[in-house]
Amino acid sequence: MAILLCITQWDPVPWLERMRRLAPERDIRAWPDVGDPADITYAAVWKQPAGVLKDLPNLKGIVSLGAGVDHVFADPALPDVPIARVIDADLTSRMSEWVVMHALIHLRRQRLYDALQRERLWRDIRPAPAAGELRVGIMGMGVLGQDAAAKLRTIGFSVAGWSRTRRTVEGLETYGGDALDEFLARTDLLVALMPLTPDTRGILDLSLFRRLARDGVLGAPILMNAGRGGLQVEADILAALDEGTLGAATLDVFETEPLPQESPLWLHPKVTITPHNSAISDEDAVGRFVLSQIERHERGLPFETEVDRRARY
Ligand code: NDP
Ligand code: OXD
Repeated sequence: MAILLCITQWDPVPWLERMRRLAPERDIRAWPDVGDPADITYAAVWKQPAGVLKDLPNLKGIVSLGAGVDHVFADPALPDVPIARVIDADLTSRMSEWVVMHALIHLRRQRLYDALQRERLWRDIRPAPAAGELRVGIMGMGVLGQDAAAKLRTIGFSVAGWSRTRRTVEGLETYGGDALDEFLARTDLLVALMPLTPDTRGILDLSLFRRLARDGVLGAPILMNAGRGGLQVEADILAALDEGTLGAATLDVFETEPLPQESPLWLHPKVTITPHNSAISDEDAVGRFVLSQIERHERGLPFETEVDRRARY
C-alpha cells in the first residue's frame, strides 16, 4: 500500500518531503521512482505523464493536487478509478482576493493612475463610478465563483453568476447554461472561474466578447480569467482589445504556460498578467487534504470531492 506522487511541471522534491513529513508512517514515492507498480494503491497527481497510471494494477483512486482536473483527464489512458480534487478554504480565499483586487483596480482605474504617476501628473479621472454601478458577471458558480461573488457583493458590486445548471444563491442574479446571451448582455466585467472541459474550451472568443454589455460605466467591457488558459482564444482577446470590443483584460492563465516570451499579451497596454498564481495555495493544507481523502477511501468511504468523469470536472 503506497502512494505515488506523480508530478510534472512543479518540483516534485518538496512535495515528496512534505507528504512524508505529514504522513511519516506511510510509504510515499515520487514518479519516476515507482518501485514495484503493484504496491501503489493511490496516486496524487499534477500533470501526470500520459500512460503512467494505467501501469499501476492495484490503483484504487487518483487525487489531483489542484482544484482543477483537466490535467488529469488529459491522459488518454486514464484508469477507471475515482478521481478527487482539492477544495481548500485557503485556496478559495486567495482566489477571491485576486478577483476582488483586480475588480477594484478596474473600477478605480488604477492602471491609468500608475501611468499618470510615471509622468508625475496630478489628474483626477472622471467619471468615477461606484462599485454598485459596475455589473460583474461570474462564469462558473462553483466553489470559487460563489465565494468571489459573495466577497464582491460585500464591497457593493452588482454581481450575477452563470453556470451549467442554474444556481440559486440568495441575493444574486443567476443564469443557467441556456441563458448565456442574457447574462453577457448585463455584464461589464466578466470573470471566468470555470473548469476546462470539452464544453468550455475556447468559450472566451470574439463572438462572446461582442455579446457583452456596450453601455457600461467603464466605456468597454473587461475580461478577467483565472479558470484555465484553454477557456480563452488569445488571438481573439487581442483582436477585441484592438477593436475596442474589450477595454482591458486581466489574465492569470494562458493557452501555453509559462506564457511564451514572444506573446503580444506581455506588453499590451490594456493587459494585466499574473503567472497562474491567483490562488497560491498553502501546500501543507493541500497535502493534508489529499491524505484525508485517501484515508477516507481506504475506510471504504467515497472521496468527498469526487469529480464527475462524464462532465470532466
Ligand atoms: P467547481 O467545480 O466547484 O465549479 C465549476 C463551475 O463551473 C460550476 O458552477 C459549473 O456549473 C460551471 N461549469 C462547468 N462547465 C460549465 C459549462 N459548460 N457551462 C457553464 N458552466 C459550467 O470548480 P471550482 O470553482 O472549484 O474551480 C473552478 C476552476 O478554477 C477549476 O476547474 C480550475 O480550472 C480553476 N482554478 C484555477 C486556479 C488558478 O490558480 N488560476 C486555482 C484553482 C482553480 P454547475 O454549477 O452547473 O456544475
Ligand atoms: C488548481 C490550480 O487547479 O492551481 O488548483 O490551477
